[in-house]
Amino acid sequence: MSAVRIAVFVAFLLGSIAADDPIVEVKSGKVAGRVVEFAHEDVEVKRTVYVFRGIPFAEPPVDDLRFRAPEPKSPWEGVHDAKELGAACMQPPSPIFPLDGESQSEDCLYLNIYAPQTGADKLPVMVWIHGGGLVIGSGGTGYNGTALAAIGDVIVVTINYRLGPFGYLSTGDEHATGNYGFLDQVLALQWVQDNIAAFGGDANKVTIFGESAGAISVEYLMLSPMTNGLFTRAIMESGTSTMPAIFLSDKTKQSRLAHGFGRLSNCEKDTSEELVQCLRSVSAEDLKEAGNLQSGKLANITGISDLLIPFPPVVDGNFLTASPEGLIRERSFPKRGTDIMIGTMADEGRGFLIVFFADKANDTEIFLNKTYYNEIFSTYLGSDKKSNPAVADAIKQIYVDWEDEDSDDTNYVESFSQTHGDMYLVCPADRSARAHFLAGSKVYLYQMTHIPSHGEEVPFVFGWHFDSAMNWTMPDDDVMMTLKIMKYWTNFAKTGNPNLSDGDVELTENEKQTEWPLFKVPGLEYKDLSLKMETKRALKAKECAFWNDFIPKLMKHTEATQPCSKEEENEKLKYKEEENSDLLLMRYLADAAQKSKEDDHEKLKYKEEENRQP
Ligand SMILES: *[C@@H]1O[C@H](CO)[C@@H](O)[C@H](O)[C@H]1NC(C)=O
Ligand SMILES: *[C@@H]1O[C@H](CO)[C@@H](O)[C@H](O)[C@H]1NC(C)=O
Ligand SMILES: *[C@@H]1O[C@H](CO)[C@@H](O)[C@H](O)[C@H]1NC(C)=O
Ligand SMILES: *[C@@H]1O[C@H](CO)[C@@H](O)[C@H](O)[C@H]1NC(C)=O
Ligand SMILES: *[C@@H]1O[C@H](CO)[C@@H](O)[C@H](O)[C@H]1NC(C)=O
Ligand SMILES: CC(=O)N[C@H]1CO[C@H](CO)[C@@H](O)[C@@H]1O
Repeated sequence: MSAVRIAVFVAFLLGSIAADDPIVEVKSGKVAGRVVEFAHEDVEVKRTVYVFRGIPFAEPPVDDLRFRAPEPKSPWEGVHDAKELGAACMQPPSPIFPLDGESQSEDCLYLNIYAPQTGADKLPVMVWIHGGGLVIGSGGTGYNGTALAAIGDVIVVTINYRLGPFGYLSTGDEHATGNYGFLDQVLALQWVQDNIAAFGGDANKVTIFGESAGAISVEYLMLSPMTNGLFTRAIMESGTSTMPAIFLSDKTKQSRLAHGFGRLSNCEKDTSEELVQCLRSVSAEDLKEAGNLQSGKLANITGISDLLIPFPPVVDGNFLTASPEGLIRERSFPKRGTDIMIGTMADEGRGFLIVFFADKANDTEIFLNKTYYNEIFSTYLGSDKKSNPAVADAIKQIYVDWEDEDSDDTNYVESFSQTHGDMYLVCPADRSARAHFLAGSKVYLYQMTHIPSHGEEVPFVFGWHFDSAMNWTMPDDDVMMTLKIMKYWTNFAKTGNPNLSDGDVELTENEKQTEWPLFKVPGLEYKDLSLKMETKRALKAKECAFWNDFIPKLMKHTEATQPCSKEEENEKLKYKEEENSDLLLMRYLADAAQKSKEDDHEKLKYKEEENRQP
């Protein structure tokens, strides 16, 4: 007791904690946050929000804890100063997703809490899992939860989890089982169960939500047998566990990747035991350097170039018991009746095009001619599809604009973008929506068409417009939209139903008539997130039947009837070698993360001008 008092006293003396800072006692000790008074001229809400940043939820995963499941944070004495973000997890630099001055460290398992003050009942809790391809990002930059918490009347929690080799290196055996990043997420959710009541939160009303790799994570958490009781609702924004090329079942390949990585880290060893032991002694900086994706050496050394990320999730028998593909197909995941909201953007694929136009990164309009389209066509299909000419032809059959196919002036950008978006994001989301519906969950589906690229819903969800520090002013129509979206999201977190009521925002007559119905099979209704907020049905039904049903059948059929010739084998190998996996990977990750603020700001401005046109 006296030790605690002294520690408190010392903290006060140091000047970091002020007498009126909110102090909350969690299981492992006390934390001091800060008071933020939320107010903005464009919304009537005025709320006091207690903000706690950089609360440790696990022991630093360093030294012997590297490549292991995280351990709960052991108790501390005194008051932990929770005013600044904890360090982000180790990650390569990303021009498109800068960390805004956040420091990086292997000691990165921190979370942040935005708790509006209320006299009322316990508040629902929304736990945000950031995107960035499981390689970059943090719960800090871009995810200031103050506005969402204040306007939506929920507690917002954002978390860090280990990334890249630190989060996912696996030797394919018991020496390094992988999925540590997911285990960090599980521990953070357990922490929320144990502690959120102290912040005024309701541990029985936890919604997990995430974008891109965050959404991928959300679905993994739903498939895992380890997460029972940790959440009841889930929102997946542009990402699913079955997205192609981000999962690796083959244990031999896992081992090859790990040993390849060992070579890059001066740990060339014969056994995985020695390898992991050696890798635990490498400095975090050197390990990060070795894992730096832009070097692309790993694909070179291992010959494994058909993955979008070098250290993908694996079946570890603990967090994950089988491939997500199989679990979703067979609907053999834990059926807990989780309420689910899932959605994608109208133009998910366009950003990926930049991979092939490195010199035009800043151009808003890219012209993709037929020749180049045909040239790059198969590079993004995935090794199983690109080596199968029947599959490649079938895809073109659906996505090429045949009416103008022979004209030199035809721009193939849209063909590319839609193929890519449907294959990686939209149709996996369709498959997930159906699977979860058929497994008995309440499902709400959306597609955002208003600003259509990957990640562009995030500013609307977090209400960047209301955050003075973001410097992200939206045109009036978009302000209405961000308010609606924040209400959809937080209503869902409260009741499992996103629909707006008159008290939320002023509803137009049209909106009153176009409520957001449940996604059902049959029915397939969804909400179009645009200024009109229309209800529509059968999103990409034909394309998704094509990807989810026809293509697997076609592949099975053609594989059974056409054994590979020697030439085709060689062709395949050559393809593997030629593929510029470095660039693909780097660009993919960059895009999978959010667009740079500047870029988006430009777009918004552009949109604003466009809206002003009569
Ligand atoms: C990959 O290997 C090829 C041939 O061995 C070599 O020319 C190339 O520089 C290597 N690339 C990288 C990124 O190491
Ligand atoms: C794009 O713009 C950025 C910032 O203005 C600049 O640093 C970069 O070199 C440009 N890239 C290209 C390919 O022009
Ligand atoms: C097609 O586009 C590529 C890449 O932009 C360019 O190098 C090529 O010259 C173009 N070909 C024709 C026929 O326009
Ligand atoms: C977070 O947002 C609130 C208002 O939405 C703002 O007052 C505060 O300064 C922001 N905090 C940071 C660290 O950016
Ligand atoms: C905010 O954005 C405007 C317009 O893009 C820019 O002129 C201004 O310098 C920015 N302010 C800050 C503080 O970043
Ligand atoms: C279709 C639907 O679920 N509508 C609901 C939208 O939200 C309002 C307010 O909560 C409900 O009254 C509706 O039933």
